[in-house]
Amino acid sequence: MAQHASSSLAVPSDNSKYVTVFNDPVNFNAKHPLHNSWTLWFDNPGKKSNANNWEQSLKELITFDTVEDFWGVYNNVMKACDLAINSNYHLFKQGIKPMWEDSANKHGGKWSIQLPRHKTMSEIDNIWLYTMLACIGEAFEHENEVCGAVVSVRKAFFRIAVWTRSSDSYETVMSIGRTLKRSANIDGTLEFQSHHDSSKTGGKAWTV
Ligand code: MGP
Repeated sequence: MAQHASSSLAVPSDNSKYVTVFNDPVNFNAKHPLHNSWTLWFDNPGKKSNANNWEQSLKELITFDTVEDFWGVYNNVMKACDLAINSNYHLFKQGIKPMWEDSANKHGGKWSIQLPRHKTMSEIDNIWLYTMLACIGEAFEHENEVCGAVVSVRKAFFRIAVWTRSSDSYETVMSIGRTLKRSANIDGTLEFQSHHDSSKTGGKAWTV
């Protein structure tokens, strides 16, 4: 599915006249490349899961690197709010595994918010959609610092998170939090914790 292009459009290799989605929404043959390739992962670890075997439940679904392929994926996978309890979607830059242990994540942390289930399902789906769009559309001033985003379906709430590469610069981390809050139209409080602190109780947390 992934195509690579250095110009502003991913055009067909045979040099035939290219048609964008704006000219013909069905028969377009040229796509708008994203700055990065992104991989969608899914998991639903069972009750017996723990930090030692959790990785086994991760499933890599698909990688895309154009706007059109993002929408193709989004429109053809189950909506986050329809997933079974304990499921997670992880959308990460290609090459970064959605785990604390990955070298890109291990010094980082996550901005997250828990959305109670009494919010409407479409509100939750929209926050997740706008979170993904902020990531793939490089809405963040420190775009390089963003590793990926996660939506978690839990019994009492949904949690949406953006994972960062580092967690030591207050200004950088806060800038990502503020942009996420604005881009995804989140009206509650987002909380940041380093992955290191998440693994134990009582670590410091920043909020926005
Ligand atoms: P979670 O899904 O981040 O939180 O991690 P949840 O489900 O809200 O529950 P809580 O325990 O934080 O209240 C759930 C569990 O999955 C963790 O306790 C780990 O056992 C495992 N796990 C989750 N993640 C993201 C990782 C990871 O990156 N690496 C490893 N080794 N285990 C993980």
